Amino acid sequence: MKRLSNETLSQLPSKVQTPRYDRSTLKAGIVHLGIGAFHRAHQAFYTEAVLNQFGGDWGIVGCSLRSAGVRDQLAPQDGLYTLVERSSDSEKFQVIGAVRNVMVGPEDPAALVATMADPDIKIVSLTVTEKGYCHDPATGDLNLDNPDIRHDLENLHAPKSAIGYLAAALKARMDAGVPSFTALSCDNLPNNGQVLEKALHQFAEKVAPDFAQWVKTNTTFPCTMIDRIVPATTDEDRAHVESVLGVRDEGTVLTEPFTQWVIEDKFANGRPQWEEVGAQLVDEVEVFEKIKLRLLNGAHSTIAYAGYLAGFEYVSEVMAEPAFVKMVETYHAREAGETVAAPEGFDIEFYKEQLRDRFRNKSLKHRTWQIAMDGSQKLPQRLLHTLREQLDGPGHIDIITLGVAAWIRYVSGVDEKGQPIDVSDPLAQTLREACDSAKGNPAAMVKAVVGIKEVFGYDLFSEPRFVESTVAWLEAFYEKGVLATIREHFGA
Ligand code: CS2
Repeated sequence: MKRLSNETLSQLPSKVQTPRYDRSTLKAGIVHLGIGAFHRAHQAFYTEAVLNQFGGDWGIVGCSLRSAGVRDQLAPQDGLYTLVERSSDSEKFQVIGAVRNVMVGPEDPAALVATMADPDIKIVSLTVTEKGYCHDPATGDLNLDNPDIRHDLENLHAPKSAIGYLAAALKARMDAGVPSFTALSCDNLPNNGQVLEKALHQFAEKVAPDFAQWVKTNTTFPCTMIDRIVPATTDEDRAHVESVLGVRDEGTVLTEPFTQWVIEDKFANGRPQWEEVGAQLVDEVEVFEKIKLRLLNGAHSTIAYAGYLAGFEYVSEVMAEPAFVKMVETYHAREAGETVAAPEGFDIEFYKEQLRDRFRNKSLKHRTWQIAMDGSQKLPQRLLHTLREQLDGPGHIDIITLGVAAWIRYVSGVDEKGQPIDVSDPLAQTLREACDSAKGNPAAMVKAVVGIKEVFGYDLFSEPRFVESTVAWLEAFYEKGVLATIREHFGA
């Protein structure tokens, strides 16, 4: 079977939208670190829309900092891939051409640094997941004991971490008298731009104080709120796309019709006209990001842990269980809802309903296991910030503690049928050991896990309301099982 490529582009069926600009003269203006499915369905989609409408030198050099997988998928396809937007009753196909080529950091770190240092590159954006910032999620400080950070401080010519790459490229720009790029974080972290700025600043200080000062004066780190649900692509998805396109696309990505991108308008060196194609360029992102992280991601993580343990593979299956829907509604109305303020003209009740509909989308196979990954890096901003605010007053906390208890039950590594859970988390081993040390006693388990400072900081351990409520859920989960517990509490 032929592959999707420049050559086969003209043979695609007419219902497949293709690039409307001349790809042969497209110059790169953006380097993107972490070219996973999310970037291809989100930022590259907006940039493609700009290229289609206005042209410009905004091609993307996609980079993987770990594996060669995406490069191997896209290189034989001249960087092209299909984005499929799926609602419960419709499908839309678009071939995206914005990605010019893909580089793999570990294969030639110096080449990637040189590309990032090229004066044509105006923006370096990132989706490297929470753990890619190499910071301590509870304090936001760069973790100087992180092995990649230690390596990069000693080998800046051949970095491994995103922070190391940014520092190496910015240093090369400073040394060559090239203006800085904008460093644009697109990860699900509160104040993601500030998190990136702080980590980079702490790193740069170790490299050389004059360099740290140069970054401070020349580089900008806008905050962004990004939103689009993008499940991992399956073989079945690829086969389906092949049947529609008539050519094979190894790089296809499936997503939902909904998309949102709110960007702090603070660019050091120009940017595409993203505001003309649906993105919101604003002065202040925090209010949007709080709404999204708490209402969407907080619910998502709770659904993921409790749903996985209750035996559901996909989010849409969890949302077919009325007790779970009630749980999400209650969480939206109370703990998350009580702590977010809607900006003017923003209908938050509509937003909550729309969110639950997005979770119900059966045409997306979004695995609970996928969302459950890296909980130690996600929980602080998704549930624990809200928890702290609620603990300051009389606010509700019991669905947050349900989420935390389900997470603890999950990271114990054994499911309700006694089968192993594949816990993917940088702290997996520490978490497992904490759970095992409790020898099956839920109260001791909560005590051991909540004592992990990287996740819970120094305060939550001694909050009796939080600890007692979490223990009560965990006891119920062990006694009755997660599904029965949730049915009992939220059943009709
Ligand atoms: C999800 C997010 O995997 C996860 O942790 O909660 O990736 C979620 O799908 C996106 O933030 C939606 O914008």
